[in-house]
Amino acid sequence: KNKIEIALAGNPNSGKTSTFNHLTGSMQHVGNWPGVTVERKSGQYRKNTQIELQDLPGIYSMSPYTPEEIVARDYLLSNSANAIIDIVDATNLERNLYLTTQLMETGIPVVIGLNMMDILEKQNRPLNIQKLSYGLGVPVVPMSALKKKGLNKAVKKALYIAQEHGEVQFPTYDNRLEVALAEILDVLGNTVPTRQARWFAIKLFERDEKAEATLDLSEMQKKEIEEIIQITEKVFDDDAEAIVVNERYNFVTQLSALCLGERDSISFTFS
Ligand code: BGO
Repeated sequence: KNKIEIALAGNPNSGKTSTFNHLTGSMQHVGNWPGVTVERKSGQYRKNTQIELQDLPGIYSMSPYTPEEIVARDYLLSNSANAIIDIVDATNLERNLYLTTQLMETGIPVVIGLNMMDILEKQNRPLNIQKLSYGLGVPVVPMSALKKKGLNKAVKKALYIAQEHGEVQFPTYDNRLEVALAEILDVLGNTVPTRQARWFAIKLFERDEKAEATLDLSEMQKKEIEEIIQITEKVFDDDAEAIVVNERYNFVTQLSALCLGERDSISFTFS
């Protein structure tokens, strides 16, 4: 029987360790990721040993700059994860969703484990979970790793989306950027796996050399992509990397405004 691999991703202090420890109990393997001194933890799910949980290092972004970010993105792009549980600190929604946009772009199905709901509840801060889920296009499971609530539901949802084989959704950005990404996808043709095509289109737009090096692009393709980038930079009057950063922020700002300050029609209790 094939094992199912679920990755736990999230910002530092989002509650990943608490979640991982509860879901795996004592069945953990600790080591290092190959070539770096970043700790690697994995373990079997307590309730189903066919499920392997892979704890990823806590990160804010998936740029290629820190060993933790590189480990996380290399692992996710290696395609071994069947689903990602993105642990999001609900008390810091906007900041945490920045990483979410990038996790979704890997093409791996994502479920949000919306953690720290006990704090939100205690402070009486409203958040509309249905709108968050709708706006993102991924399932959102409210939880509290501290109170051990909602964690198994998140795994259940991850299993479901891993086996669903449905279309994955991506955050959409300003049309001027979307046009450039569509043109890059055209240039790429079938050089990249369909599932990871959007990831590579965005990374190539950002002139991410590490991503480019993993592809076998012709000089012609490289030239065409560079032309698309330069035209778009003129249109935005900004550099490519900053364009993508701004578009991610615009997306999460709008999404947060949509769901914060408003109650859900379903009520939960986490305390
Ligand atoms: C300390 N609710 C609440 N209230 N707290 C939570 C929840 C939750 O749902 N989930 C996690 N925490 P990690 P990363 C701490 O350690 O799992 C808390 O980095 C403290 N420690 O207990 O480590 C969790 O792996 C002293 O808090 O996150 C931990 O993602 C005083 O959030 C912190 C107060 O969780 C980070 C808190 C000595």
